[in-house]
Amino acid sequence: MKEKSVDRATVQMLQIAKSEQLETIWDRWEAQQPQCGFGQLGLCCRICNMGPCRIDPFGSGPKRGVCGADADTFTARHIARMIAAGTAAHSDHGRDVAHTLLMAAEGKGSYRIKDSQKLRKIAVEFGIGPDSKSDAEIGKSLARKILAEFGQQEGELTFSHRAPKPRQELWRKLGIMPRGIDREVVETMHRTTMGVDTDYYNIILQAMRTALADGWGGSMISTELQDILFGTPTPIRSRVNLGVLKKDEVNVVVHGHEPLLSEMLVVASRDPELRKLAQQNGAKGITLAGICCTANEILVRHGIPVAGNFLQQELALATGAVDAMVVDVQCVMPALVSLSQCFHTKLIATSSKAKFPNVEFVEFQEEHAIESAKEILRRAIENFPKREPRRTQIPDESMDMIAGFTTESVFKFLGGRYRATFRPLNDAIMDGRLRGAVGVVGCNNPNTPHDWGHLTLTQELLKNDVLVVTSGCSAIADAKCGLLRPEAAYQYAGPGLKEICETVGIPPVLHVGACVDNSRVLTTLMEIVSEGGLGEDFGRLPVAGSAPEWMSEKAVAIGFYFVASGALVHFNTPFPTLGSPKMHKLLTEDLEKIVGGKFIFEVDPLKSAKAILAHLDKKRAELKLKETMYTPVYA
Ligand code: SF4
Ligand code: MSK
Repeated sequence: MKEKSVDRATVQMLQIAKSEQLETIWDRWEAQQPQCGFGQLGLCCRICNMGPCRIDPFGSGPKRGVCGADADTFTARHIARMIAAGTAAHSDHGRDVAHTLLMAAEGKGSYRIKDSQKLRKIAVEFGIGPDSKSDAEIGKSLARKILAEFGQQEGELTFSHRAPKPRQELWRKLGIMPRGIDREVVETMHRTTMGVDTDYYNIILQAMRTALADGWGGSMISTELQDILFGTPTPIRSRVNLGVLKKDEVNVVVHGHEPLLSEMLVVASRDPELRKLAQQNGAKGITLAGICCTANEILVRHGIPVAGNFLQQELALATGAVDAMVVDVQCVMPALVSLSQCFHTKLIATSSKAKFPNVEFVEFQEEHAIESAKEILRRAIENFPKREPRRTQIPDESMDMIAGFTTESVFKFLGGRYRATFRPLNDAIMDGRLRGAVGVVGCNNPNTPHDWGHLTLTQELLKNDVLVVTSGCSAIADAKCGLLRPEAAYQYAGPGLKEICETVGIPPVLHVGACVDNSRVLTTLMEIVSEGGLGEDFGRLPVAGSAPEWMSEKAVAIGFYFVASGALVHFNTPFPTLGSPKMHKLLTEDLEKIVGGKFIFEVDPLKSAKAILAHLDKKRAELKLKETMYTPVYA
């Protein structure tokens, strides 16, 4: 089982699943082998009903689809549509949060504005004043202005003006400044339908504009408005891995992405009446835990423990200890339905956007959020007595962690408690104690040993004095391995990074939240540039991003918004674009001359680390920064 995962709890649960003949994602992945080569190369098209069409990359078969589209068009259209879907996912999340802000400001439903300071700061960016207005008035105006940016037809997204001026100018020059969030998604879908945009470069320009509408639009809106509604996170302790589930308590696992309902589940889980009901049903209490990004959302704000990342969702059910798994949207495997039926577990869907056949549905409506949360917990509690102790097997694996770093708290920690400035961080990069900073983010995928890519790459970067920021399932992988503890610096960090972690008491890997919170990485980069000394634009910084086990279309959108913002981005397996040498060259070489960022694709995490480190050193040399203080370990 070890080749399937490097996580002990996962290996243990896979053995249990095998002995109980429970099917998991790894079984289904194996059953799919060999996967379609045309699909992997991006050489199939089923956009219209003259197809599906395939292009033969090697033999004497067709080189064009029925309509005449070639490999360059096939691959560009395909990747652009992935970006549109990823952007739509993040942005629809942002739209729901904006609606909730409006309701909270109108005094409807269970939500209230928690971070007034952030509300006011962002309101100013949207041209809303004066400060003398109440939070409710400002909240209403801000929510309406932000909702309007989804359907905006002309102009520029407000948050895109946070980018450095030269970057904004470049986006305008290239015609990729995002106008409205929905507009970019719709235009990408239009341009990639049959018989419209055929020029692969032109398609990729629009794809980048769409991705920017995600990073500097939908995702950033989600992050900022969630901070306003639920509070801006500050570093917080918690525990992670399947061992956080309790044998003698009602276990409720929340899974998906949007924190709107799970925030209320946190409140409801502390309700004395429900706790009493739990006791009446034979349980000692209620344990709320999370999977995937919903987990990250309630972790960073409330310290709620995390049961696992993407590939562990089925394994959580296989413990037999989950009384209810509550799902909303994104990354929820349809396979949970049949697996939950092998146990007493109630799978409860909550979003009208994501229903599952024969699965209980408790519609989450913002107006009645707390009532929905209580109803869900009641069902979970009443299900507890049905748990079969004989089939309850919880791995004894969990780990401490600190999560909840934000642009604001990095400010405080790295800038010193009394000096709200990024100066010490910039100085550390400039004087060579830090080689640079890398965001290691994203999903798991059964095509790679679970967590292995994240951990191997991250540990190699730490050894070479690179500060790592992380989010999503990557953050959960790091947490399980203990990298989110300050003491991890002693074991994993190079001497320069260790010195910084020791001085300010931070872990060498900073957990910034869920997938949408990759926007925090953008705002942190913006602060580094504004602080001065490291160039005028993102493209000059010794920074990079990586998704070493990517799976989702959202990861493609994230990768593209970082590249379009000027960063080098690594993915392990290539996009389905290898069938077009021109597209591959555009992504891995030419884009660097156009936007300053480009992609590297490398499956081996050590080779990936080497390429990323070489890039950081190249950027350092271009900035004429001092040699890094310590001999590079990677050389
Ligand atoms: Fe085939 Fe062209 Fe239709 Fe695609 S758009 S399915 S290549 S005919
Ligand atoms: S949950 S998108 S598997 S990070 Fe955001 Fe994890 Fe990737 Fe889903």
